[in-house]
Amino acid sequence: MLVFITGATSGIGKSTAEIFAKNGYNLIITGRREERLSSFKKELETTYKIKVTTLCFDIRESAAVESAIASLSAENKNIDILVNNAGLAAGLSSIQDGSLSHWERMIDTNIKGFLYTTKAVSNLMIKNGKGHIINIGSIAGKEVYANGNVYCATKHAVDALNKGMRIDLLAHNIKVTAVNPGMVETEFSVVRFDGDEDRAKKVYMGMEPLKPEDIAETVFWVATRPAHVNINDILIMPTVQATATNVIRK
Ligand code: NDP
Ligand code: 8X3
Repeated sequence: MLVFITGATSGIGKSTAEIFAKNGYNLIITGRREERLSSFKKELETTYKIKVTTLCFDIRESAAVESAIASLSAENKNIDILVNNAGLAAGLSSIQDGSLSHWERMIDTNIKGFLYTTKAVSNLMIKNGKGHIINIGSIAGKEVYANGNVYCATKHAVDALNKGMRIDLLAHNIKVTAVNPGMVETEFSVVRFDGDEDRAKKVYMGMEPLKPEDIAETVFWVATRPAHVNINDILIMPTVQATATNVIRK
């Protein structure tokens, strides 16, 4: 079995790669940070005796996505599972104060990059007559919170695309699932606040967020249901978080 994971250099994508590796799946892992990809490949291959292929590209560049996927060997084009995980939030500002470059980064990564990958890999799956696409959405795709405007819009787009691609790919024996997390402590908030680690730490202060491993376990579980069973959509939250903004803190 072969799993293609976008954004496997940190956080949810990295933990997802680890759990599939531990269970004997071969992997294609992607991201922009080449050094992290190659050291992670080495670590996974040594520890779990599986085969890992790395693809280093920026998901915002359609030509780079296409040529990276086209460059895969025939064996590596036999992708069983695609985890559409690469994504980010940039900024937390009102619509009137938002930064255009933040907005463009989120739209280009979370929607356009997601689409480029999905198109290329779903065509391989159609040729193979089977597949499973697992989309990492968010609580931000289910509700909207103050100053989350554009990030929430991109994750609402993922929610809509998750439903849309399930319909389009139904006749091709391709399962489509969304895993939508609440707060998970990863590099997400550091990226959101442009590297401001102190501000990022405050997001999780006094509460117990999800760990990337919690999401990885969920992704692995949805991927290992029997062939006739599909999990359409899961919302997974920290116990102390009821909605995007209702969080109990000590
Ligand atoms: P991280 O910042 O830890 O990981 C993000 C991953 O996405 C990295 O591997 C990064 O790789 C990759 N990535 C980002 N931009 C690009 C790009 N332009 N091209 C290629 N790869 C890219 O965050 P998370 O693990 O938390 O985020 C993973 C997903 O989970 C995202 O879609 C996020 O929206 C979603 N999510 C996160 C939640 C949270 O609270 N953390 C909650 C709900 C959803 P590299 O930098 O090497 O390119
Ligand atoms: C990430 C969770 O609440 O920061 O998607 O939007 S949140």
